[in-house]
Amino acid sequence: MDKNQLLSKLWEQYAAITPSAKKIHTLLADKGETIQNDHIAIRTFNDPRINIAVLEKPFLAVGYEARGEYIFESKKLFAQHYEHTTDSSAPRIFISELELEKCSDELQQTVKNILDDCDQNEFSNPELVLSGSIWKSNSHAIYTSLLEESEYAAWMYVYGFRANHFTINLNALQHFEKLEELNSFLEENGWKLNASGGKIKGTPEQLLEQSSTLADLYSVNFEEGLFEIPSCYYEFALRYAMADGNLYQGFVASSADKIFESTDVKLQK
Ligand code: OOG
Ligand code: NI
Repeated sequence: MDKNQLLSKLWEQYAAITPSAKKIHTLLADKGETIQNDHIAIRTFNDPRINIAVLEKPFLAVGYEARGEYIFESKKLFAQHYEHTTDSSAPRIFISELELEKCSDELQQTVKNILDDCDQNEFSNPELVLSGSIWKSNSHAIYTSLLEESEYAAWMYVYGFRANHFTINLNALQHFEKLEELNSFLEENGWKLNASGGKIKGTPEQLLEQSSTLADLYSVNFEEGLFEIPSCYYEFALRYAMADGNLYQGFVASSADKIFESTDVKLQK
């Protein structure tokens, strides 16, 4: 699989459970915009069978390189971002992992059980990052027990390995200069934005401003019945130039901390 195949498969899989993504894409394309992706994000658990070191492999294989590292203490997450070494128009990749050893014994045991129950060969599948939840994920009881402790863990249980958002690069848009303008346009067209920590995360001084939609609600078929669970969201990013004139390439942990909450059902209410 080459880079473009990998990225387009990630998009198709994401768009399949995120109807907003294609609609927003079309809304902007109809205005004459050509959309470029700033970055794509992947989630996982830090179990050595499926941690960042495993999930980064398909990206390293197509020319990406690890750059920044980020720590999210209260969410018990660690993340790393990747940039393509030769294609500067390729989206950055942001991979995070839940630090299981910092979680309760109960959560650790739940994750261990679902991984132990998997076909262990699945972990070395070169398309693991596109495989969704490779474990049995049809228990609403397990979903709610994880949700009490970590929204991230509960989301991972249901949706697994996939892009959880794509991000429109605002610098590349013709009709919008400020993130506020794009936010207003989206709200006028009926989209709800993640307002945790304010609709715009980050400042020009931090060299990155971001906003995002609230994740779509997707009907998931659990053994207890159908439940609507937040799936994936769309993000918007505006980058500012550093002192050397080049655009800032990294992420801002205090902003990312709030962007993670775009899949949190509590924000939907
Ligand atoms: C990633 C959230 C962080 C950003 O751009 O800061 C992020 C996630 O929801 O998995 O994407
Ligand atoms: Ni993001």
